[in-house]
Amino acid sequence: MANYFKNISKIVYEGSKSDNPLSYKYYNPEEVVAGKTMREHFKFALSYWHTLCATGVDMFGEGTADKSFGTADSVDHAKHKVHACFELLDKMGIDYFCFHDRDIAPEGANLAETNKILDVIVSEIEGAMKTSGKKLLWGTANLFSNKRFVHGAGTAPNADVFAYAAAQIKKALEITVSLGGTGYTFWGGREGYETLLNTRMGFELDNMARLMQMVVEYGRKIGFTGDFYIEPKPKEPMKHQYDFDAATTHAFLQKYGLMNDFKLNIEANHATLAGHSFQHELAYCRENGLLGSIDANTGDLLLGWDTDQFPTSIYEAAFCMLEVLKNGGFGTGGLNFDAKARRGSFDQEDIFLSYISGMDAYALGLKIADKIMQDGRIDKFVTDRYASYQTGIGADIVSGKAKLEELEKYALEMGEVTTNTSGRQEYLESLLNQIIIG
Ligand code: XLS
Ligand code: CA
Ligand code: CA
Repeated sequence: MANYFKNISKIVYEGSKSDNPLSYKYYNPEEVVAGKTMREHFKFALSYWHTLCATGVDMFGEGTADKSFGTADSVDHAKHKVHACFELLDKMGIDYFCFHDRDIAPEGANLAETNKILDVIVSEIEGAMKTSGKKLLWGTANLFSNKRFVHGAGTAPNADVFAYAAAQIKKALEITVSLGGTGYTFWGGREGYETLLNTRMGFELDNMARLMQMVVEYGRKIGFTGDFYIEPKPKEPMKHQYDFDAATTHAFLQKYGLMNDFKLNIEANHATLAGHSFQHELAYCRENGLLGSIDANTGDLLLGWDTDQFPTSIYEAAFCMLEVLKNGGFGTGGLNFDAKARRGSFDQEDIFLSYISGMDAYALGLKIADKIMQDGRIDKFVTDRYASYQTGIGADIVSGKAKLEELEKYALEMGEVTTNTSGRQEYLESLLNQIIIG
């Protein structure tokens, strides 16, 4: 095993009384909650891009964290990153990872050369996966960093760019399949527009769907049995991104006949940017059979951009895990920390502390979600709230028996509605606290 993180040993569960910052206080992988071990519930995944690649570069300044792993930017560096990744997975007890093609290997002079470099790194990853037993949760192609994608990839106005993007996805999908990934993600970073003065929105969306249909067809041909995911995000880098939120993406999937092959990858911070709560997006997916995977991070509510912070709010984690439990767990997906330490947190140790904070928050969230379900009072309140649809006129509405004429007759006879009851939001909020604290 590599030793890039010399001063840090394996992070283990020590319980809530431990004052060792480099230990899990709540994430106990073998502890059974709601019928499954925590490890099985979460399928925690490391994000290659933030963890191995991001140095803290921002629009105003250079990187602050050293991710050189002892060598300059080259194929050699890419190999070192692979081994650093597997050392991190091992030391943190994380079973899965996710990557973009360009996170794992640098681009060569042309596409053929780039693909050759990828092959070298993928075989390195394959070897490390074999010896460690770690797994790929999902793969994806970076169709937003290179300047060729300035106007988009699948939605570019230039057919040569579309073709390049298709070729890049083909390779990324082959890699995902060869490494046993159970998901393939589309995040439409530059699939959108800045102004409708130069954009044919309908044509661009048709093209995006054409690309996805081709990818599904090819993926199934080469034996991909997992799910394709779309990861909604309303803006950034584009002013308007097509996959704005879960509902917009749902409409797209239905219009283009993609519902059988796609689910959504919901990111907490993207929900915030869309003006929704994280739970709203997850509940929408659950209600529509679309919950695929989760990018668990958090934004800063005082900022309007994608800060990708490690999540620590136990309320947010609980609401998320409540949706996951109600969904019967993830299908092919898991919980990926698409999150990075702050620019000011640049020590090697900060990587570990960040993951610990996120995993512990989710462990608590799962336990709280289970308590809410076991307690049953909130669920019962909600069931009772809709009781009028179980009998009489309500049952006739749901069954389709009552038409406008019957409803008019009923309303005329009733005269006025006298049966409204309080929504008791304040009671429910305090009940929630009571359930959490016990
Ligand atoms: C960016 C996205 C990206 C996707 C994968 O905001 O979150 O990281 O998860 O391309
Ligand atoms: Ca993401
Ligand atoms: Ca993000």
